[in-house]
Amino acid sequence: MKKTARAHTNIALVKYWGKKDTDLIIPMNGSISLTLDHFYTDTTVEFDPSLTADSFILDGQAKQDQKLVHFMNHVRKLANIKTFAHINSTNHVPTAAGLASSSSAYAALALAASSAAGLNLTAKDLSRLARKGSGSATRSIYGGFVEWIAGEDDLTSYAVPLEEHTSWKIAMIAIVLNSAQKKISSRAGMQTAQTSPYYPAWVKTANDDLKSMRQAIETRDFELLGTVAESSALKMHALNLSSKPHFSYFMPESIIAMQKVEELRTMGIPCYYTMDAGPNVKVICEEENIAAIIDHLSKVFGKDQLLVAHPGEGAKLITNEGIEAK
Ligand code: 2P0
Repeated sequence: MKKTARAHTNIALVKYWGKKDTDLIIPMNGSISLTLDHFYTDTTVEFDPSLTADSFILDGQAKQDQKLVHFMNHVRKLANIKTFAHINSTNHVPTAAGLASSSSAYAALALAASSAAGLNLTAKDLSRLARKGSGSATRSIYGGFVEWIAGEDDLTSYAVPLEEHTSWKIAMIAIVLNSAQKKISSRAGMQTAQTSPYYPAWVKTANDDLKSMRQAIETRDFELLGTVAESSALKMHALNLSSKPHFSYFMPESIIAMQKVEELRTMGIPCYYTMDAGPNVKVICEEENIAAIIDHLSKVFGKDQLLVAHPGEGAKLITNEGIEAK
């Protein structure tokens, strides 16, 4: 069977940064994210008995990817098959934006591959499967606000929707900065971060952050949401600065972007920033303030560097005619 799935990227408001099991990808702490509409991956999977290995095409180019083969072995084990597959993936993320994410990639692959293998997994089991490809993909199975429950093992570590179809007019403005810096992968970065003397404090405070974030979402408390998100991001980056060896994802422009957000707040416009495993800064705001924020950021960044995204949907099977009912 040939199946195509679409999944959107998500940005964590309370970050995942470190594992207690690197094989199964069990995180040290839970995390909460917002799935975005603007950036997504479409992936088609077809199992073919004539293949002697998985074949992978990403954005029109043949690729070798051990992580992906490892993931497909999980799918084969689950479906009790030995057949290899054609995998064709397209990232709908502005090229060179540095926003391509393994979250949409592995969420789309989990759905397309499991469906093509004849499995009909529940959303919970899909999130467990996506997790084995990449931690952040666990959350992209759902739309809107999502929590990844850390759990202790394969069965207990999965995502739950907090508000799948949120009516909250919230937005994220990605500030795309040029990266000349050599990228440290999330996987390597978070492993090194666990050497920070502050790592125990990170894990300890994550629970309070999760509690506050759930409350902020439930009560539509934007100030609380933004304050906790900004603090979680800064704590994550502080781990990187204090690990052995220390490293950082900041570029000078990242700091400028954060200062601009702080300026906007002193001007009375509520907005907060977050940053992931790269130099780009994402501004969290409410719909009504987007224009004013773009206006202020445009004083230092080009309009083409500012990409606006809104809450997006969970992973879906798609056909040529559109979304397949599930
Ligand atoms: C997150 N990030 O919560 C955190 C914050 C980036 C910074 O999850 O090793 O690609 O495949 O589980 O999920 C990005 O790391 O890493 C990430 P693996 P992943 O979104």
